[in-house]
Amino acid sequence: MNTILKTSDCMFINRSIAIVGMGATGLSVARFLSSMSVSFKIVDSRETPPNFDLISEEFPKTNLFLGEFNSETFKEFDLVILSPGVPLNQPVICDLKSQGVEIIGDLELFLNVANAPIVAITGSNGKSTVTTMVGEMAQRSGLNVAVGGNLGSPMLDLLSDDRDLYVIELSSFQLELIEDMKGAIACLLNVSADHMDRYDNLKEYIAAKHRIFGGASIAIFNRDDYQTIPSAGAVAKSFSFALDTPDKDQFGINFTDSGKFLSFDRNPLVEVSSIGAHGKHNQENAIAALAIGSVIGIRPEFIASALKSFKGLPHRCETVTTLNDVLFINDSKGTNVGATLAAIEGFGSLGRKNLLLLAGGQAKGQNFDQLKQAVEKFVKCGIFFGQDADQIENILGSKIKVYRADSIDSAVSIAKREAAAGDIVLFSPACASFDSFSGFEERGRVYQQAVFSGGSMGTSCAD
Ligand code: UMA
Ligand code: ADP
Repeated sequence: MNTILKTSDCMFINRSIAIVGMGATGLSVARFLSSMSVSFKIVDSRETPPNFDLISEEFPKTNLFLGEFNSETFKEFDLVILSPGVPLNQPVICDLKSQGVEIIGDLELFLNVANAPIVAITGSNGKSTVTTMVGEMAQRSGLNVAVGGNLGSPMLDLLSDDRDLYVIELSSFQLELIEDMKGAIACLLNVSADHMDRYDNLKEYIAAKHRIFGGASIAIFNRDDYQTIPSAGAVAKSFSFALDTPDKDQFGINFTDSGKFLSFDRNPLVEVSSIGAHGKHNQENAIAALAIGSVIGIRPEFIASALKSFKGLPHRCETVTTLNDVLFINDSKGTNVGATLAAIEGFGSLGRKNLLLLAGGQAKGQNFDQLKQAVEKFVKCGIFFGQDADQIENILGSKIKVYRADSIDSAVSIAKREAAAGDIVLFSPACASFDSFSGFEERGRVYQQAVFSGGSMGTSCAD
């Protein structure tokens, strides 16, 4: 990293700084500060945090405060840099706020230092997909683009003076502390309930998402989802996208004599049938990415070729295999009701209940009511597992036949036994994975292995 400091250099003078959290973000902040010879201390509420060895080796002279947070530890600090996983409503953090201690996240530092245009993308679902699509478009057009944030590399790790563009995925957690997006181009894809174990109510979660528009230069929102519309006067210029016919200055879908096209205004740009990632939700993601790409000036041919070649990210409605004419789908990244609803509606077949839904894990305070209608319409049976399987069964049990499984392996065995030719086994948990796995990737891998190894296909043909 060879950063040109702007406002942030004076931000650190004579400050006593704490980095809170020793995960990926904390490590990136520590490296960022030490690259400028700024000293800091590190606080983590775990006795044995994840990067302990790495941090001790890389920053041997840095003081570490480990174990449950207490006010005494924080007394000496006047600048606290919080990792996104640290909830702001913890008493110690609330006390700091009331004492006027400055609390920021890595996003604040990044926005202060990055010296190339920034595209910032948030939403409940589709963030990683759209961020990747836009990154591919920029790369094809020859830009030196860095892609990261909540997706993959922490944003401070991406900094370099020779960048032409940053494309950053932002979670609601990363947005909670931000007031000014410093002219970034900001996109809010969609809003459905998520992380309800962190927020008191949906309104609070939506408010965190809308922080992406504060100080942005251009807002891009989903006109089909009123919860994404920036409030009046929030941003000087805005564009909307959706899958309907676009009006003037809108992105959408046009029907022409030669087919169905993602379009701006009445100008057809990309044929819908050429989009490499499948499903209606990926058409939505493609039109959002096209809107962003167009706004930042990427030429249509690069937009089209990127959307054509991008086939979707792993663990998102990914095809695993077909066994005895039964299709197995891995949607382990379906960690909330909105994502699972999109998967059920995307794979459901009208007139026939063809889906076996494998769901469960940590419910994060969600309400599964929203799945009822789609489940009744498309799902043949539910196979539920994990910490909050009861909650899912209580809501969906009256609509479909339910099986309970004590592991992913046994859930797959039940699915293999119950599936008939033409069915789809949809692993879309609608829950977080942390009750049993390190994350959605590990959970997805376990599912894939179970499909190939566990249990044999049954002979069920009955609906
Ligand atoms: N910690 C505390 N006290 C707390 C909570 C956490 O000390 O109350 C400590 C933990 O002990 C640990 C560290 O904080 O040492 C972990 O920090 P973190 O939870 O912020 O995680 P990072 O490793 O820094 O990863 C974060 C994002 N994680 C979260 O927001 C929970 C990663 O997104 C992101 O990729 C990474 O920064 C780089 O930007 C992950 C995620 O699950 C993929 N995001 C959520 C989502 O997508 O739904 C929001
Ligand atoms: P995020 O980064 O917001 O979690 P991903 O692109 O990783 O989004 O996709 C997460 C989950 O959401 C996957 O199950 C995927 O199939 C689903 N998904 C992706 N795009 C959308 C969308 N536009 N609407 C609803 N669900 C979506």
